[in-house]
Amino acid sequence: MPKMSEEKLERLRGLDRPAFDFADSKITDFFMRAMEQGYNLDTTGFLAHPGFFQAPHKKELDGVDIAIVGSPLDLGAIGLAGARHGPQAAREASKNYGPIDEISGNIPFEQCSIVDFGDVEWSGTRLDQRVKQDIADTFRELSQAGLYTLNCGGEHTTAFGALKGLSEGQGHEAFGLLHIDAHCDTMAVWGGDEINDGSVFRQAVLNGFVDPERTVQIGIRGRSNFLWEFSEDSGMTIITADEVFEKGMTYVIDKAKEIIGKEKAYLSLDIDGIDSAYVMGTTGPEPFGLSPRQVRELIQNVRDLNFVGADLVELNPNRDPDGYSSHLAAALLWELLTLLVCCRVKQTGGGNPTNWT
Ligand SMILES: [Mn+2]
Repeated sequence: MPKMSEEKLERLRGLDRPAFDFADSKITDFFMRAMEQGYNLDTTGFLAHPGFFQAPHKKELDGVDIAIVGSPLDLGAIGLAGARHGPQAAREASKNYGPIDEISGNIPFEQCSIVDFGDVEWSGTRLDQRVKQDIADTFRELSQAGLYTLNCGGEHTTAFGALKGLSEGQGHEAFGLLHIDAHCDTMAVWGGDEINDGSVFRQAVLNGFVDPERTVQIGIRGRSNFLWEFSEDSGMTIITADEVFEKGMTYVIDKAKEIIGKEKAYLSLDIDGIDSAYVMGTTGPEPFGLSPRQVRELIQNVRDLNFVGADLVELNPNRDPDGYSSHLAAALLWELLTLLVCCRVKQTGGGNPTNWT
C-alpha cells in the first residue's frame, strides 16, 4: 500500500477541529447554550432532562410554543394491553434523536420553545373519564394557552381526548385530519364503551372535532375493512396501503394536501400503519403496510399545511422486546415535532428558543 504524502497528511491534519467547533456556527452556538443548561450529547447515563428529546419538563406555559404530552392509556385498546407503556418507552428512545431538522438544517429547539409537559394525570380508573375529562382537560388548557401539541400514546383513543381539548380550546374548531393507520377507526359503538381505539374518528366527527370532508386516511388494509362504512358515508378519503404502492408517494402527498387544505389540521399517526415487518411492537400489527420511509416522506412533505397538533399512538413496548419499534417511534416523533415547529414558525416567525432553566 502506498504511503500518504506529507503534504496530504498535513492537509488532512489541518481539517481536524476541536469538538463543537463546527463550520456551521449555529450548531456550535446551540450546543454551547444548551449544554450549559444540562442538554447532553452522551445520553447513556443519568440525564438532567430525561423528557422527550431532552426537552425541559415544565408545567408553566408562559412563552411556550409546543408541548409534548404522554398519554399512558390502553383501557380501550381492542386486542393487546401494553400501550400504556408507550410514552415512557418513546421518551427513553427519543434521547438519541435530535437536535437537527434534516431537511432545513435548522434546530427546532432554537426556533421554538418546546417542553415535555409530562404525562396526563388520571383522576380515576374509567376509560371515558380519562379520555373525555383528563386528556381533554389537559389539551384544552394547552390549547387555550395558544400552544401546539404533540401527543404520545397510549392507544388511539387518546387522540379523541386531544382533539376534544384542542377543538374546545379554539372555539369548537373542526380540524382537517391526516390519519395514517392500518385501520380507519370509524367503527360503531360495540359493547359498553362509546369511544375505543376502533371508533375514535367516528366519534371525533360526531362530536364536531374533525371535518370528514377534510380527512384523508392513509395505509388502510386488513381483516377489518367491513367496519369502516362510516368513513365513506361521511365523505372521508381513504387511500389504502395497496393504493400507496400502486400510485406512489407523490400522488398520496398531493391528494392529502388537496383534501386537507390550508385551514387548521391535525396529524394522527397510528404506528400500525407501518408494516408489521418493521413494527410488531403495537396493539394491532398488520402486514402489507407502509414502510417507515414512506411515512417519513409523507410527514416531511406536508409542512406547508397548517397543523396545530399531532400524535403518535399504539406503540406497545410489551410486544417490542428488542426495542426496535420504540426506536422507530422516537424517530417518527422527531419528524412530527419538526413538522409542528415548521407550522408554528409560519405563524409566529420563530426566534423563541427553548430554555432548560
Ligand atoms: Mn388506529
